[in-house]
Amino acid sequence: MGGQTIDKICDKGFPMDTLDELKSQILGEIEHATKLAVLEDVRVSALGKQGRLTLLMKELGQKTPEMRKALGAELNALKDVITQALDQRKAQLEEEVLNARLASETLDVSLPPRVMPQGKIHPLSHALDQAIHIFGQMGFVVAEGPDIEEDFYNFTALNIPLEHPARQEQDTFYLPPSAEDRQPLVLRTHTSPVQIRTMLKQKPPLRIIAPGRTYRSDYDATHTPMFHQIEGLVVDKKTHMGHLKGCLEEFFRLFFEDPALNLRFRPGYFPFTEPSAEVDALWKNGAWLELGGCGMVHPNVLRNCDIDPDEYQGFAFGMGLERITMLKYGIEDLRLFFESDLRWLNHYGFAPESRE
Ligand code: 2NM
Repeated sequence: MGGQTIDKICDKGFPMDTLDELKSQILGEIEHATKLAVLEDVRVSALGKQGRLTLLMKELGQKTPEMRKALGAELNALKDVITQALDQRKAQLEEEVLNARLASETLDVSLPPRVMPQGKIHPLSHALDQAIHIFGQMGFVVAEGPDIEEDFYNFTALNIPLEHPARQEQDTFYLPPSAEDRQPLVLRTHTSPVQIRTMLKQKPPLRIIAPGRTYRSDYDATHTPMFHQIEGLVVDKKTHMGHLKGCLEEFFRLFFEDPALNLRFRPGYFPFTEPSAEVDALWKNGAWLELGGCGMVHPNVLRNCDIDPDEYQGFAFGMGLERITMLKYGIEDLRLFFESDLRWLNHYGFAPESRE
């Protein structure tokens, strides 16, 4: 509509008529715009830099003062009317868009599902549930602690000397020391610090298991930098190695659902137990497989926790959750536990309602 100049309007001699014509033209366009994008085009063609009304206003400067005054007032009034009409129509169209979305995107959360939920319980969660259930029946309660530990709880209190290889950076993830005390912080390399914290807080008799995430700087076919341990601790006045053997035999026979499972306790070494032993099971194929480690809590560890070793003895054990889960369910590759591959989860996972 480029031709609507003031000259033409004035030449015609009926400037008001011509402005009225422009007004009804633009208002008509606004009314007929059924989409926000179309309405925006109308706005630009009327009030934009090259818009019909804008061009008319630009020409005012070249007119005589009287004409400028008269036409200026008219053009401003017209601009106000059009702006208002644009705003109104815009609000209307936006409401229509919103209503259409509300109508099409309704979601009735009270409707029954069309398909049953597809999620599966991760084999590690499932095996852990079972382990907690078995130990629970034997009188153990679950204890927990932080994944980020202080050097004291993770090493020192456990009778692990400064020069012990486990403290080295190639095995342990070190973090910057905490602001308050300059103690080195580590990602816990075992869940034993939970036992230390428990012994410092509660007095014997104690019967706890500490399942949870542990971290070591190691990654290959049989090691992931994050893995899970289940550790256990019993402290009482007459606790001895026989209790330890009976406890683990009972646990592994129930966990592997084999009432005749044969265990072997082989001498081993841990700084925090004395004596220490490795636990093997005689597997169906005739091979001895290692399941974990255990021992009688070292007197130094008890002393570090303000427990008198002349009054109390304790046994402790530890096992890798991934390892016993792989053995129980015949899972071959450790790394797939943490891939979140839905096909793998669907195959090895467990239906939420099942306890099998
Ligand atoms: C193992 C093997 C042997 C153990 C010891 C303790 C504590 F804190 F009571 F001293 N907690 N866990 C322990 C003993 C852990 O894992 C292979």
